[in-house]
Amino acid sequence: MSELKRVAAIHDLSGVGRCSLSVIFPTLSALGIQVCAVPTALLSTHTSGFGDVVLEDMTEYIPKALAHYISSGIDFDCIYSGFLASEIQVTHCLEFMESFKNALRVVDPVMGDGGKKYRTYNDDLCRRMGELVAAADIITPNLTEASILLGTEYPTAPMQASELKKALVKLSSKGPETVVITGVEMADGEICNVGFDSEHNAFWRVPYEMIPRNYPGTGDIFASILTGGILLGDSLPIAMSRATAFCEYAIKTTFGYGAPAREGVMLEKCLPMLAEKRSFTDYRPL
Ligand code: PXL
Repeated sequence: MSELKRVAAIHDLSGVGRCSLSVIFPTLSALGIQVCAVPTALLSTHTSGFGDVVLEDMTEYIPKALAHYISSGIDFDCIYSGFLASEIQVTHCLEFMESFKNALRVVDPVMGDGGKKYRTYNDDLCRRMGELVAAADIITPNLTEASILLGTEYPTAPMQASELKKALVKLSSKGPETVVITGVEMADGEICNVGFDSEHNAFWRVPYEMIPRNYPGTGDIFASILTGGILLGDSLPIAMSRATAFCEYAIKTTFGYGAPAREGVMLEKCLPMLAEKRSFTDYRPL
């Protein structure tokens, strides 16, 4: 009998807008991985484009849920964190990681996009996100989040491979063995997701076609599929390649239907691709 991998997903649940837990559940489930939700907040919608959001902070719930899992002997193969609603939730994520020492620690340091912080993120929460990153095995910032973590300006010009390698190594030197930065415009004209595996000193790039729309939640979908691939035994570049191919397909599908960007990608039309047995090799050294 093969056992399914089990992930504790410490993310928010947004009712409308297809991000965080509402995309993590279907994508990881389609890959054959069990998701156990640890909600950081309940929101009526995500915070990018729907006006006055209703937000219920779940900070007090998280340590109680953790205590229950410990006392029940429940174990996890992966602790995967994302959007946090308060600084103390960083401590709670660290407690989850401490409690399940064999679990893979994936931190998607959700803080902003397009050079701007999300409206619920302040400087203190961003600073504490740095502590969580230091405890992670794998991190998946976008370029905005990578800049916040490094304390550098958000790059407005396309980037050279050498600059990116420096940023990847610098982020890895904070603790995580594997760093993936999403949504990078390269000086050679390619748009890429780029990664660094410090164990093998290997740098990777996976190019994709740029669509002129910003769909919230695609970073969550990318990180979720990447995490799933690694848990299933994929190499870093194969996991990056699968996650990139799926995001590209979901974005193109949604763009083709002309669906409103703020509602995220039409995941429901695209999920079957994740169950397909096919190779994902659209990667090259960076
Ligand atoms: O996709 C990132 C994300 C997650 N959770 C919430 C958000 C966003 C981005 O806007 O608002 C609540």
